[in-house]
Parts: sequence; structure tokens; C-alpha cells
Amino acid sequence: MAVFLLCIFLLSGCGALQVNETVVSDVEEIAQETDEEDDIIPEVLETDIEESNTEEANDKDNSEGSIVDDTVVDEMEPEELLDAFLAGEIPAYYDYKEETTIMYDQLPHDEDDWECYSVGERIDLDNDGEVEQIVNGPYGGKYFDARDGKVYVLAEGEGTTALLSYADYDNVTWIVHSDITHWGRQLFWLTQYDGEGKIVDAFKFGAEYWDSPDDKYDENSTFTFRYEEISMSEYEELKEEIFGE
Ligand SMILES: [Ca+2]
Ligand SMILES: [Ca+2]
Repeated sequence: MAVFLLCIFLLSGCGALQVNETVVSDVEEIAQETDEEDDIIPEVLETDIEESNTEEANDKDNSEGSIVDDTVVDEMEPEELLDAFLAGEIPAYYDYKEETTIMYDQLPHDEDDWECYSVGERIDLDNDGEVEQIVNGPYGGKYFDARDGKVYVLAEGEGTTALLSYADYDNVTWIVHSDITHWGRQLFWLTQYDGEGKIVDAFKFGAEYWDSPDDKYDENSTFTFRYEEISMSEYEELKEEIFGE
């Protein structure tokens, strides 16, 4: 489901505003449905949404969960906003409607918990010359972008079929979601963002070999780059170029 949704998002080529709204509304709709569809919601996403809806979050402030004065937040630099988010002082938003938020201190931080989140590097993930915050965690964790006086979730790992990472390719940084731990395929979805949280470019890349008896690709497998079929040697060249493998 996560991969299917991701495909739709990437295929649509629309901005993050639309993407994020779609994600949230899809998840909310699914969450309201019966148990039979529970398994198609990434657990981590469910947890986030449940936690963001707790009374504790609402009690921190009567509006957005922020415990810092709005005017102060408005004047903060992006890195100061990221600091405030990590300090648990301001929330991060999932979308421009700002209906779904997470607080850093509500994420699991117990090192014994496989779901443990921890502060990672700050690097420029959206090619705007400013750094974003990597938070390490399950399925590759989450990436946070500060802009317009707020912190937003730029991307997150969405399960074993959409592990989060990033790659430098073609002189820009791409957000990568990978499906590489399952039988019959190595699939990657690369998304390039601008500094406004909008998708500039996106494509699928990978190898599919569903009928392979030994779970390995060969010349007869299907190789895709930007939704067009390529050869095995082209696939391997591109894989090395994109991921350095
Ligand atoms: Ca950036
Ligand atoms: Ca940014």
C-alpha cells in the first residue's frame, strides 16, 4: 500500500502540499476503517498520528502544540527552528493545513526500543542551500525541513517497502525510498524537492525479477529508469552512479 501510494504521488508530479494532504487524508480514511486493512498502514505512521492526537499534545498549547511564543518563532532562523523542534519546544507539521503534527519528545527515544529515534546529521536535502535535520529511526527515520517560521516533515521511512535514505545524483540531492529487502525486486523511488517542500522531479528506478528461482536478477529481468525499460548493464551503471555501489 505504501509503495502504491508513493507511486501515485511520484507519478502525479505534484507539489508536496498535495502529496502531504493526500497522505494525511488517505491515512485518516484508512485508520477509520476496519481491522482488515490495518496491515496496510505503516506502523510507524499510525504511531505518529496517534501520538500527535493525544491530549498531551493538545495541552501543550491551545493552538499548535508550540510552547514558544509565535512572534519569537516567526523570527527564528531555520537552524534555530530545528533546534527548537529537537528541544521539544515546537511541533513539526505534516502538511500546510497544519492539522497533523508531531513533537520530537513524543517519538520513542529508548535505545532498547527498535523504534528508537535519535538526532542525526544536518545536510541540505532539498537543494536550497540550507540544511535539513535527519532524525534516525525505524525505516530510515524522518527528515525535517524548517521554512517560513515552521518545521515540516519533509520525508519519512514508510515501512520495509519504502525505506528512507538520500543520494547525490546529477548534481542534486534526492530523497530515496527503497524496496530492497523483499523477494523479486530492487526498487527505488527518487524524489527531488525544492526549498518550499515541493517536488521538482521524481522517478522510479529498479530491477524486477519476480519469477527468479534464486531471487537474483539476470538479463531477462525487467529494469526501469524513469519509467522506461533499460538493460541490465545500464541498470548496474546507473546504480553505481546514483548510489556508489
Ligand atoms: Ca536544504
Ligand atoms: Ca530547506
